[in-house]
Amino acid sequence: MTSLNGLPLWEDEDLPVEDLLFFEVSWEVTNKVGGIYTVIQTKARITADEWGENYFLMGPYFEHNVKTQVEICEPLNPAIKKAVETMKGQGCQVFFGRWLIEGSPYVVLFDIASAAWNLDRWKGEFWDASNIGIPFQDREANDAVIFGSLTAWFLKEISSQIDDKPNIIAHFHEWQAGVGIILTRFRKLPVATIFTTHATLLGRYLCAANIDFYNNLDQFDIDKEAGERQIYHRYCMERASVHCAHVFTTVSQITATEAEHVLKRSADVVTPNGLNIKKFSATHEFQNLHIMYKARIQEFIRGHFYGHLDFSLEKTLFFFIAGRYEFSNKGADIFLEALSRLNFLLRVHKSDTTVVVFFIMPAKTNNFNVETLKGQAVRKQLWDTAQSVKEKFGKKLYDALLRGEIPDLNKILDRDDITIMKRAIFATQRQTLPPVTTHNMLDDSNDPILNTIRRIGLFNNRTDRVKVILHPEFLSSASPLLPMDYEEFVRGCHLGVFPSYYEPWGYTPAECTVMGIPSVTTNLSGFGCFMQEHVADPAAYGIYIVDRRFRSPDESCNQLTQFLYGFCQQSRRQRIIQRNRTERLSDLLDWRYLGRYYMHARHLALSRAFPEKFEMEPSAPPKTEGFSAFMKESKSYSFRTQEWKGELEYYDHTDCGFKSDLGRMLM
Ligand code: U2F
Ligand code: UDP
Ligand code: G6P
Repeated sequence: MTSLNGLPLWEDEDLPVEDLLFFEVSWEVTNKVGGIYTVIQTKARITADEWGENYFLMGPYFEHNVKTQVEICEPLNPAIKKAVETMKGQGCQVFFGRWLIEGSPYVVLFDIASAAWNLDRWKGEFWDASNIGIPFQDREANDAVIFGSLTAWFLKEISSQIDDKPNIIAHFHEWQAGVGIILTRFRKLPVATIFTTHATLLGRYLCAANIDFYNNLDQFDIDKEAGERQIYHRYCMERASVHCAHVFTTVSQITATEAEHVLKRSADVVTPNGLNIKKFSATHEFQNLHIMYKARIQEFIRGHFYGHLDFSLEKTLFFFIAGRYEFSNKGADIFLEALSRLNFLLRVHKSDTTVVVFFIMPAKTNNFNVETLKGQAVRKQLWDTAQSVKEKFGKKLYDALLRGEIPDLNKILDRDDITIMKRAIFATQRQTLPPVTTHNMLDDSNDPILNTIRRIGLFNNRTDRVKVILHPEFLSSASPLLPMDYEEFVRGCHLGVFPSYYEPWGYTPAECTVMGIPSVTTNLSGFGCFMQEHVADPAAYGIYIVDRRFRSPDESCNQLTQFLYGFCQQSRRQRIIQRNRTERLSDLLDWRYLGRYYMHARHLALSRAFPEKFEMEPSAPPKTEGFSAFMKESKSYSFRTQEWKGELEYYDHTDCGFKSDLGRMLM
């Protein structure tokens, strides 16, 4: 049961973890694909604190990941050791070690390729268990069959070596791990099982197709929709996994409601995503980091806009959107539209603020483009010129002072110095505008971001107050262009903008929050709803929640524009205060609190799988009704078909404060 403010009302007793083994299974263990990696990696510390040596993560083996993240070692637990040896003896490569992240949990990694020779047989067994057939050409689904067969086999080996104690809990994430849960239950292994969805397959597909999803949740012919999108078998794997689990959980209320309709089971527990919050001993430290990393971004901007630096970097704000390239699901469409309106507003109000907006969304590219690289080369050349002139200047000045003279400043630079400087300035002339993308895009003419930029005409003209830069690759400190990690980059920016339409949780705004960087989210994202539930005036705390549920796209876009414009009107002092407030929300997102939901799911699973030993059953089932009622009240707009148009209202901050007891407590 969840309390009104989203925290569990129950107080679970501690589990006798010494008599239990806990396995967590996911395709993203040591393998970064998207947000599930973040869930598992950040949660590891609190889970390892609770479970110690009895906690094991299971994932796929990839050589590069292991080389960079895993310390291979021998299992101490005899049952694990024997299971690994048995599987190796039958021709499957299994690796055991410690994942070098906080908590250093044990990992068991299965080499999918080494076991692929079993694929046909395992597909047959999976068919016998579930009547789900997997097409040969779907590589991901085939990998899921191999991975699932291996994890179920491993659990069988473990459970066959122990009689009564310890009991086993296995927690599976997302459909790629689902075959494991289906086979575990089909084979009646004595394992308490949990399955968590981080999105539904159909939800993602339908939303990406611009369908008015939330107003038609109960209308879809699920089988037909899945079939038409050629994901029927994957959908069946997902749905069967959900129904096989002793306990089914999902990451937010909004996804719980979606799952009820799409997967036909109510979530037993909502398990919101947390983060591993690191507190600096000096509370202003994150502000210092902001200024430090902002300077690095400014350096890049100096190069990128060479010859066009007629705006003040001191009055330039950095906005960004980042994540997997799902153009409309992640709200890049509405963001671009809002930027065009913001550009108009800043121009007509003759604002001296410039906004540079980064789109960090990986797409297929053919390396950096020449113009972008040239920009950084020109900047470097100007820097070198300035340094060499400065050195000569400094030496002459020093000599003069030693002689007891004040040098003639008109003569201290000779003709050569002037020539060198003139040539350097000539090099900054350019015939083209600063590029809107840093890379050569493989499918330039069909790229949705570039096409929208072309349509709205945001080409980085001198008169534009909003400049855009698409960086179609995740950031890395090894990049020759913008050598920064994602975290450093976020810290250096002023505002993260994530106006998603489909977002079961949405780690990116949550990550901004804990770094003290304000962000935009929506009331269709798990994170946005969670914040709305806890914080009375989220905007004052740097969480701007765009209403994409009860408003037309045009109205949502106007609201987003107002947020952005309001943000641009803040003074530096206001921004500093706002960052401090934003950072104060981090405790709400700490796994130390949110981990309780996962604990509860484990208790519940044990009580359902082994009722004679684990009696605990919460007094009432966890609720998702609150959100369902909310959905029912909604007016039915044809959200996704309306054109964007309309005027802007001025955005005003009002009172702020926490709604929930937890929130107040954290103040
Ligand atoms: C779902 O998955 P996603 O994979 O879509 O996950 P996100 O929550 O957007 O997380 C993406 C992660 O990728 C990281 C970023 C996140 O940890 O820090 N990342 C990055 O490393 N580099 C980049 O340039 C951009 C992003 C679901 F759709 C989400 O709503 C859920 O939050 C997620 C977890 O439950 O599952
Ligand atoms: N991210 C990253 N490097 C980058 C940009 C983003 O690691 O250069 C991460 C980011 O920190 C976040 C994730 O990508 O954890 C995006 O997660 P989100 O929940 O927003 O979206 P999802 O990809 O799950 O839909
Ligand atoms: C941090 C630093 C301040 C700096 C400010 C700039 O707060 O501690 O010294 O003035 O960042 O903020 P801005 O929002 O203008 O990047």
